[in-house]
Amino acid sequence: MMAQADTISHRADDSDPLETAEWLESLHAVLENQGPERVNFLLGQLSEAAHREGVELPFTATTPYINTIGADKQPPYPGNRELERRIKSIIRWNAMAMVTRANRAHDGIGGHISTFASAATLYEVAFNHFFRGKGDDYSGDQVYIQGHASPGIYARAFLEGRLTEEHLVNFRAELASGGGLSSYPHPWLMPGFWEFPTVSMGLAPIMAIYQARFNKYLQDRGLRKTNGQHVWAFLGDGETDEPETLGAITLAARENLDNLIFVINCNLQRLDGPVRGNGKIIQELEGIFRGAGWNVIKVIWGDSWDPLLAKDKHGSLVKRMGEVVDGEYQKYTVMPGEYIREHFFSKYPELAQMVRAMSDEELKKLKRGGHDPEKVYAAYKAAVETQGRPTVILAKTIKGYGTGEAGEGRNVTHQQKKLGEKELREFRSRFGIPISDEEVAKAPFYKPADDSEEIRYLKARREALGGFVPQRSTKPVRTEMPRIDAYKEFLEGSGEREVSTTMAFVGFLTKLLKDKQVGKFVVPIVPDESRTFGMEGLFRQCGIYSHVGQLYEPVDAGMLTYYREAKDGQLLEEGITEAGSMSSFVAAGTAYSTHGINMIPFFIYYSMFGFQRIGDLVWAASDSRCKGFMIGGTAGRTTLAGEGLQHQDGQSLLNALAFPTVRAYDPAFAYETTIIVLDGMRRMYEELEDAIYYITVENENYPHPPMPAGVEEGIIRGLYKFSNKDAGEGRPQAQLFGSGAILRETIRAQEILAADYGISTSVWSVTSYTELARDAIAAERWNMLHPTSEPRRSYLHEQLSGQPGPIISASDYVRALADQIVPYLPGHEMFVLGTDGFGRSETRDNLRRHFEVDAESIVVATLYQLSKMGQVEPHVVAEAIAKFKIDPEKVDPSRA
Ligand SMILES: Cc1ncc(C[n+]2csc(CCOP(=O)(O)OP(=O)(O)O)c2C)c(N)n1
Ligand SMILES: [Mg+2]
Repeated sequence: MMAQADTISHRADDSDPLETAEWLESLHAVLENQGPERVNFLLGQLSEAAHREGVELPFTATTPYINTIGADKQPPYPGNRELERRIKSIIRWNAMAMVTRANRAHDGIGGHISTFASAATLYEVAFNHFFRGKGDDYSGDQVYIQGHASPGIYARAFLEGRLTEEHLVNFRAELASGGGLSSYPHPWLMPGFWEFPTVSMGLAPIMAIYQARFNKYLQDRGLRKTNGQHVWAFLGDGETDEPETLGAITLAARENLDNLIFVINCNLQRLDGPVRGNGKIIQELEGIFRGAGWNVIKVIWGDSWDPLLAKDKHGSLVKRMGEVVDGEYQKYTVMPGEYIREHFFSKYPELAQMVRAMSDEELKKLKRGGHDPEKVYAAYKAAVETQGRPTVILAKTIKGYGTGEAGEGRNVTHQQKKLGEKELREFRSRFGIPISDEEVAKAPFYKPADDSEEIRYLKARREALGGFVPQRSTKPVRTEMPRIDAYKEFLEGSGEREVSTTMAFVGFLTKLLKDKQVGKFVVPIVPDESRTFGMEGLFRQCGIYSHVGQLYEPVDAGMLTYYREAKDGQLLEEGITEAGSMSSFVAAGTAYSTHGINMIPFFIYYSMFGFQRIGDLVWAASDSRCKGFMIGGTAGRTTLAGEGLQHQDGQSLLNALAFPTVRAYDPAFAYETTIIVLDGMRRMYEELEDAIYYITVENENYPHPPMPAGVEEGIIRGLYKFSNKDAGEGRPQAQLFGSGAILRETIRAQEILAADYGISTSVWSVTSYTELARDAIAAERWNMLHPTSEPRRSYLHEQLSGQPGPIISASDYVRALADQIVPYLPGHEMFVLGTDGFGRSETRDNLRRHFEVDAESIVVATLYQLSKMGQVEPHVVAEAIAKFKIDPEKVDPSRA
């Protein structure tokens, strides 16, 4: 398809055409006699020699703007083209009708017609010939479907008999009786159907990459056979602007993920307009993916271009194809053939000549590659056969294909939510749907009889490929988890030894990894932070996973904790990517459903870079019914001393509360963490609860007490009484709440209050304000809706009823975290201390004084609360402020 030797000599910038011709002739001779590999070798030698001589070679990231697989290299199509076209047309119709009818019933309910319209061929070829379903012993392919294409997927499931007409009528009416269909892929809402949430642009591609890598991990560790399975990610071309889309593509090449296929639907448009009006998105992406080491397959032109390309002896057609920008290509879609002749072909006389015998109508019908099943099939076949690297297919399509003047190729097409009567009729006729003129305006769904050729074919194809796709397995997978007895040492306290909750947790994890029953299912995930958390011991113990093992002798080979990479390594050391780590977390935490095996991920990271930075991936994890433990290390605004504003986390627990399946904890002592994790494992993997545990751990060292008797339930439910200090009969009383590292400040405040002010207090460890609030909200809601029944009491209510005095709470987090429970207290006043405002580089003591969460500030707050109740004189408060050298005019930390 490249321009031939005799034509190149016509180039104006050629100073010696004869010489050029000789070189090219030799090239052709070698190609003919010895094949492309030899040509490849010679060109490599030439370019290396030229480079050594200082010749700067032109950088070519891209190939010509034509199909990567030439017409002569296309495999025969294995399916029944005519039947497949009819099936596809019916699916197109029902998808469009579904959105149209939903918007007629509820104006503004939304939905998308144009995305699937552009991608129908891309999906149908895969459904009929590639997507593998799940078998008993086989997890099938994992398919990430472009969120906005979901009407097409529902329309197919309708033909497959998996969804009823009622389901389609209730598209975007999920609360309708009998259930409806969710707008986009959401496993949370349709747990037997959707597997992977994709609609937040950019998350599907990064999650797909790490899913593919996790499949290799399972295989390399001997836990599951995943070879032969493919991960398919269908993406929009506009979606590639999201940093997550392209941010991890080098990993896919580096890790040789030949089980990964990206299909980018290049319809040249996004929501507002062209993706690259002034350039060419396909060429841009080709350069990026080739540079990253991917196999790139371009599917640009349909078969009607083949005869023209065959005639392109002078290379002018390929040249013209390459110089036209996307904005212009988009325009050809909406203009008549006459316009295409004038603006595309008439640029060069030989091109005009080439199409002289073709009618305007024929020019208009020249197809794009992404709408040609044979071209698409050829690309998919090459992709699944590719070894050693991932493949991206760049398929050129038309947005809104088939919707005609209603939207085909128009800038408004993304927002097209329904077709009018005339447009419906045209759509019907264009795709040959057997619906009468009288009926068509109602946009009825059309389904051929079960014994029709279409339905039988479609079902037979899926059967041959192992079952329906998408289909999420809801088969219960139970694994017995270890009991507390085996981990008693973590409940016994550290004696005099000062340790951090992080160290204690790592000790626990180290032991868990050796657990005979479940150790092998544990997946520690770290974004280049193992040493920060003292986890480097795990390098040796369980190895860092690497598909190729370790190709070098590590620099610290002689040391006990040397950097050990291994093919069966268990630890995922992801490098500096929280987004990538979270994607691994999702792959591991959904393995129970994807692969039928309970994997237990522990993602350990800098707490500031979790919910705040990659919150949308956590949201997708929740939607995915992902299970596992997120461990927010170096947590606490005042506990991580020195690091300052960007690192000191005082809000991750607040952020976490909005995630319905996330249970967030702020433990103070090793026994608390241990109880939470073991209980969480039992609940998730034995009781099958869909949850993600978020646990903050800190780096402050202090002695840990043994677990008091009978506090297990309190630890899990969010609060328990830790200690009591009675200052004598009739003395003022208060309840002190402390959490995480600040609990120790609270305990110190208790001592001062008793010794210096004769005030009796109880100290409570609040492990989770959010769990307390959720429970209380649920109880109150029930009471409101059942006003004549015996009211339910929340756990908070039960625990605090009859506990005298005001509550003073202190944590290392913003006040809003503790404020959650205020409305549900059984009559207490509650005064909240917290760390609102920016952190700064300082010592712990100075930070706690600055944020007013140190023991002395807790004492002052307690005295003040009691003074408001008339139990302490105001001057006592003032004297305490002076005594503790608190400057009453100091800056307000929440604004400083
Ligand atoms: C993170 C995120 N930002 C914005 C959107 C809103 N949005 C939905 S579709 C769309 C345009 C999609 O264009 P493209 O990726 O090219 O897909 P197409 O529909 O053209 O196939 C946008 C901006 C979103 N879903 N997710
Ligand atoms: Mg697009």
